[in-house]
Amino acid sequence: MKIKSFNVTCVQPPLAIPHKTASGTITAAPLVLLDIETDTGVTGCAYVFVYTPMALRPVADLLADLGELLSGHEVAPRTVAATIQGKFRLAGNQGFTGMAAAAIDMALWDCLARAANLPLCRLLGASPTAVRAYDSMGQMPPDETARQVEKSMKSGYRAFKIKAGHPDPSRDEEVLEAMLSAAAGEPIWLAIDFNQAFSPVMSIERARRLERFGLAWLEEPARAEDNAGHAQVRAGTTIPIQTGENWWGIADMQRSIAAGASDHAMPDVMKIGGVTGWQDAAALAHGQAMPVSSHLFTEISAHLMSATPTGHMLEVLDVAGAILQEPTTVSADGTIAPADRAGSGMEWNQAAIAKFRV
Ligand code: SMN
Ligand code: MG
Repeated sequence: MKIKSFNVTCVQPPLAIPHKTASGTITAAPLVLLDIETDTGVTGCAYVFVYTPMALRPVADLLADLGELLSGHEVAPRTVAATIQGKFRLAGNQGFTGMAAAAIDMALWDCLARAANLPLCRLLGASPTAVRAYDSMGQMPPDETARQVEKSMKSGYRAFKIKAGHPDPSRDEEVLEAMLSAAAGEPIWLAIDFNQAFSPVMSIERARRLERFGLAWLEEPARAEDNAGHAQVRAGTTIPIQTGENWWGIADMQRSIAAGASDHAMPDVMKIGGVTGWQDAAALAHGQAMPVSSHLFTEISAHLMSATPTGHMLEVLDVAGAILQEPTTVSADGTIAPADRAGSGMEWNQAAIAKFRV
């Protein structure tokens, strides 16, 4: 099977709830959609979430150029990834290049799964497995957070992450207390995310105030690339440390592990290098017996987590549901299983794409 052509579309659907973090607020989801048509008539699709509308055009233009370059190449994701990395060795494979390369990788794996008439997880050798999901919430006042927890529990969630790091540290405590009271005595899984907002010493001071909540993890308590800083926070609090959404490829993950930066691993399927990069990350974490949780990209991550030996938690922060025919939904037991149909589980909602196209 060979690559014939790329079709690239930029959309920006609104987020159901603006997502406020300690390092900025996301109100809409700038997405670049990629369809890769092959010479057999199979078309694979993927999207990348590019964080800011300013990244839409550069990533889309790069994909259009890469489509020209790769036309006629085999649908062989690992080989195509190596080709792209070679082309950008001097320019760098992170940033917009990494985003475009991951979109291609995910769409190529979707081609292979559709051609084999298999769900992606089965193509990777795993049976579709339900994985525990958590509702990932932005920074909101205590009462609004409590309302969201009550609503979310009604659909089945018993696990929640909040963007902590409010300017007033006591607000983080008030929010967590409000979440626990909203759970009305039911045990819930809780994690917090500082989104790189503090120096290690500040993170340690804040973390110690929150240890009484028995949190599952504290995420990005230092700048993403500050592995020593992460390790310093890890040594300064009893809360397990989580990081990884900003690892550009397996080398970043290896450096983080070597520095003892975190207890958990949280690769982002785009930044880690698509399905190909994820498989490398899952193997590395397996060797380290490190729990692996996903970041965004719920649909394809559900497949990947089935094929991840130390798979732990699936993040649900819905950035693409508005442009999909079947947005992901959590089961009554708080888990999400990969869609048991050919491919990575996504079919575009063309009417919605037309509506949100930019
Ligand atoms: C996050 C940050 C920015 C956009 C989406 C998500 C966050 C997370 O770090 O872990 O969900
Ligand atoms: Mg995060």
